[in-house]
Amino acid sequence: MAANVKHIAAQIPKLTLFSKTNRRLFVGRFLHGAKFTRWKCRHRNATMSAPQACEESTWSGIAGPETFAKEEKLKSLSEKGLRFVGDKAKTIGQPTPESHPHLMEENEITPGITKKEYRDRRHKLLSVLSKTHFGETHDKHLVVIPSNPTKHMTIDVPYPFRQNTDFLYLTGFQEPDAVLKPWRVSHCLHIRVPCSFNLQTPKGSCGKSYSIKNLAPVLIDRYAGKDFSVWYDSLRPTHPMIHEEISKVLFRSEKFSYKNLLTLGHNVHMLRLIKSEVEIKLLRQSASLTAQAITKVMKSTRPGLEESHLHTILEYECRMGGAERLAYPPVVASGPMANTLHYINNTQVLRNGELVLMDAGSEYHGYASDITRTWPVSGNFSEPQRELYEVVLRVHKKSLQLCQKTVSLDYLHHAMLLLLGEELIGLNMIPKNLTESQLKKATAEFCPHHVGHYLGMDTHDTHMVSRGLGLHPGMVITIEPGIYISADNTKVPERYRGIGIRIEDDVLITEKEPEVLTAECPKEIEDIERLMNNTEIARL
Ligand SMILES: [Mn+2]
Repeated sequence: MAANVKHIAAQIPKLTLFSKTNRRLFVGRFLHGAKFTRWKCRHRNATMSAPQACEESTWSGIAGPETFAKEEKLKSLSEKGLRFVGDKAKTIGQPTPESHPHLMEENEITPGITKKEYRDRRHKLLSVLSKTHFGETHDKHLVVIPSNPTKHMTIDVPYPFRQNTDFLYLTGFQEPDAVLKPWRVSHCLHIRVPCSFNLQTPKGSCGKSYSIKNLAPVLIDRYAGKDFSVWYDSLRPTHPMIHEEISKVLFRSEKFSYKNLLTLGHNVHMLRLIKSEVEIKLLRQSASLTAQAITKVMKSTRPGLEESHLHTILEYECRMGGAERLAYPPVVASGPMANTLHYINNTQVLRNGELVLMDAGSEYHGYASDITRTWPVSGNFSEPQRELYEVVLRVHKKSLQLCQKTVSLDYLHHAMLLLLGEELIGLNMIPKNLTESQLKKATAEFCPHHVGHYLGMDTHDTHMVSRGLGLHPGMVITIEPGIYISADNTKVPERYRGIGIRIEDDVLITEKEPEVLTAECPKEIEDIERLMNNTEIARL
């Protein structure tokens, strides 16, 4: 066994064998000139109690013969110049470059995003807040941003944890029950103890970390007087217990005045609205992953499957491609189910002759995608389906061309309704000679939702930002026109009844032409039919 470890150690640059017992062998890498100390450990989880002397070092317990079977993996990582896999994730609570070298580069707090970017975001927020008094600089601020709590579906069964997006945007910290208090140049994080971080945060994710138990005294200490602005979203608290603590300590303090309480959310959303280069890269990857997944779902579609099977194939493909989760419960709506917006039961059987509408997106390293495609269960569009699909596709493509800087989402919606209205007049579904507002109203009965929304870390991103704002390079939006005709709508020709179609792409606004991030997902009729009828492509 020892020989095996020596062999592994030899594969990995700068790896030092530093201690062993009969049952466990420890392998570590020498960093920052720190000295390894010899020590023993009986349990796998004993890594949690690593002595301080080892903190600066990357180290890991290698346990049992099953670990040696991973030699090949270690070898391939070492060939990439990466460090090693180990138990570090258990001590830090979320992936780090040391524990997950296959995901992260050095200096990253979350995959793709460096500690500098997180620090810059916090500095930017503070500088925005200091200038919100009508241009006058004001530098007495107390900013409080809680994480999400853990939520339970039933006793002892937690829902998978998903961090509060604003908190995640500013810290990269993935644990529940924490509070960020950015304050002048220093930023500190209060986290629960005991927690899997054991008072360690990803290095550089913030200035200092304290036990959440110290929140109250520090709040009182920092809130020096009535001229302080307190930035805290008290009307929609994200964490009930932390909210109670803040209410008890701060709002009941004699020094506190409600007139100084200001809403923070909009300011963070304005920062999140314009994506940085690395955020755009992650959004491109998320979009591409979902585009490929939906293409595979199309290929796998056949009559007799259930909607939930398509959901399952999509989720499998997204997660195998590296997504942590789906960004939202997908809509898989066959036939007339497509006319129920946000239908997520996904329990119907796919029938020959029907269309199926899928609205789905992955969440990839914190960034969402959001695609809708509609295709025939049989692989071939019927004539009425083809007519309506071509209408939606034409309106979709014309709307994409309008995605230029300075126009707003609301303007794009207005333009989409007029374009769709003209098409519906052509199909004799609405009368001619309507005024512009009558035309929009009549069209909205067939497309009752907005043409799009902002996209980013959340699917409906930065919801506190108006859709009336002019678009700017670095914003990402969706374009998703649709037509929905209920089965009992006797005002339209019978052949169109019961059909629901939506086509949605994700679009990056640039200085010039918009970039369609989801372009690789087929949407032309002939591409969809060719893909679905290609017998050389094995179906599931
Ligand atoms: Mn959408």
